[in-house]
Amino acid sequence: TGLFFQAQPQLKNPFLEDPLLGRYLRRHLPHQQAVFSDLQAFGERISDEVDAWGRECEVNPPRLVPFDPWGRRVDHIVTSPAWQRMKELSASEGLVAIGYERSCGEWSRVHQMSKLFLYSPSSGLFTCPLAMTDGAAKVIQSLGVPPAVDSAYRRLTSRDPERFWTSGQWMTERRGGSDVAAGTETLAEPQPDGSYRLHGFKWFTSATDADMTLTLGRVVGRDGSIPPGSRGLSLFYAEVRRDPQGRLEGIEVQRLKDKLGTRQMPTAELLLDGLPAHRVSEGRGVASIANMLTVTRIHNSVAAAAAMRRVVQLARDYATRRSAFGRRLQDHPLHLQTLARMEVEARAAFLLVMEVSRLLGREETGVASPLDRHLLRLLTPVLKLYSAKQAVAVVSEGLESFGGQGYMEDTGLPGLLRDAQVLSIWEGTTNVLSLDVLRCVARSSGLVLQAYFTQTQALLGHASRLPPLAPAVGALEGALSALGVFVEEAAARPPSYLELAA
Ligand code: MFK
Ligand code: FAD
Repeated sequence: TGLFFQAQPQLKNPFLEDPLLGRYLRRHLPHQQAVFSDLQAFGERISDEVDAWGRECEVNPPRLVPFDPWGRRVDHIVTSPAWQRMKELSASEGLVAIGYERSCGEWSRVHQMSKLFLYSPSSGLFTCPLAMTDGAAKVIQSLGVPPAVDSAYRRLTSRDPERFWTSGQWMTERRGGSDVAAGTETLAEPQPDGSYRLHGFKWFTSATDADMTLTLGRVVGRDGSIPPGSRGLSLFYAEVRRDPQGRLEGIEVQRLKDKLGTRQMPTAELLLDGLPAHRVSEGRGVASIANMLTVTRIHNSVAAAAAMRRVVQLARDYATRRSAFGRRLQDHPLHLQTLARMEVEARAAFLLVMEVSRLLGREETGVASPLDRHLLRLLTPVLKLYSAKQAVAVVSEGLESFGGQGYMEDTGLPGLLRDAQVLSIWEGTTNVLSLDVLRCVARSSGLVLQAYFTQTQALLGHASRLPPLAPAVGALEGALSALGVFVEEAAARPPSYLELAA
């Protein structure tokens, strides 16, 4: 007795294990061969080595060394060798660069997000700095910027591990992370050379070992006045540098946060004490950083869809290895039903992520129609809020499908749930994103909803030609045309009516 040992679930090449991803790309992508080879080789690396690095990041989390042995302030954030390898890998695999090289034209974002989708659950949360790096590159590219900032853009989008930089996104202060306009107290003092010094306190700064950051502050006027509100916010670029004594220039790391999850990466509280910075947009700080929010929210959704896909892959594999009541789990119809429900959610999230990535790629390559642009604006917050909520539900269900082992820390499974929980909080909570949906409906006078209904109507027309779907399509078409009438009426009235009605 006591000689039975359960075979553990195996992570296989996540690209080859995901027929939907392969089918999606085969159906849509023009440069298939190169992308397929890239994803297949990367999938192999993930299962062979990268997944173990991700685990190492979790068990060897970052720590803060505030002082050197002689009491001098150094604020060193010590990260694991695996975390550092993730940075090199991210550069050499082009995990940000692919989106900017655009070798697949309008499909480049789909290529990039597919790669991140494979990487995310094995990345030790390195996808967090990558999201912010991508967002920062997008902001820099879209605003006309000073030369100092332009060279940062080349580093953020580099494939050379020696040159590659990551960026932070420091928006949240103690007073508020959702209400950034009311929350931001950071002041920017103009310097004689045209640069600024920032003074303030950033309450949440993730991946704090970044090389640069974008952040918000208020420029102090010559008369000492401080511009209020959202329009009083400017966007700043700052490099995280050390002086010759090894001390951070203009930054003190107050402490690292003690978090439920995302323990693999450092999240710090930072005192900005004269941080040298360049202003990249005057006033309209929130609007200027909106491009970053679009990109990071899509990355967040990639992480959500990927967490669902990973837990389903592992649960399916486990169902072929584990037996109960005389049969493999895969032969119990009720267990199969549970797996099937998870599969449906994982597929839905994946397809919506790909659709929004496709729209982003079209916008960036100048081929987006007005309808595409409206859909991108509307679907980004919808995708982020929905996929984040679903990730928590699906990953939680996924853990249960391993029975008690799903709760055991050293299986690596509980970390998936802890890391899913943050997805609905950062980058805009669910309610804040719901209000963002209303904001974009109201500010476009309903045009974004019109675009959505137009697109859905076209897709339903296509679906109604598939016989088993016809009755459901009929019912949905009825509901849509009623909503269409509402939107047309609403669009003809002032935004306040639409805002209330929506
Ligand atoms: C694994 C991968 C994960 C990804 C990495 C995550 C790392 C963690 C990083 C963070 O969490 S960083 C902090 C993220 N913080 C947020 O997401 C803030 C959440 N709060 C909001 O999103 C609020 O809605 C917002 C701060 C934007 C509200 O600000 P305001 O100033 O009250 O908004 P207002 O006045 O309605 O809009 C100001 C301008 O911005 C307007 O433009 P105009 O000045 O031209 O009129 C808006 O149209 C524009 N705007 C706001 N949201 C926008 C937008 N434009 C485009 N897209 C949007 N989403
Ligand atoms: P609050 O804004 O106080 O929200 C509290 C609650 O009120 C939420 O449920 C919210 O939905 C609700 N609420 C707020 N406004 C409304 C409204 N108008 N209507 C209805 N409900 C509302 N921030 C950064 O800038 N950079 C980072 O790198 C970063 N990293 C993070 C890492 C982690 C692990 C975490 C947990 C957070 C990080 N954040 C970061 C902060 C994050 O973006 C904020 O916590 C988030 O935006 C919410 O802000 P808040 O904490 O101030 O919550």
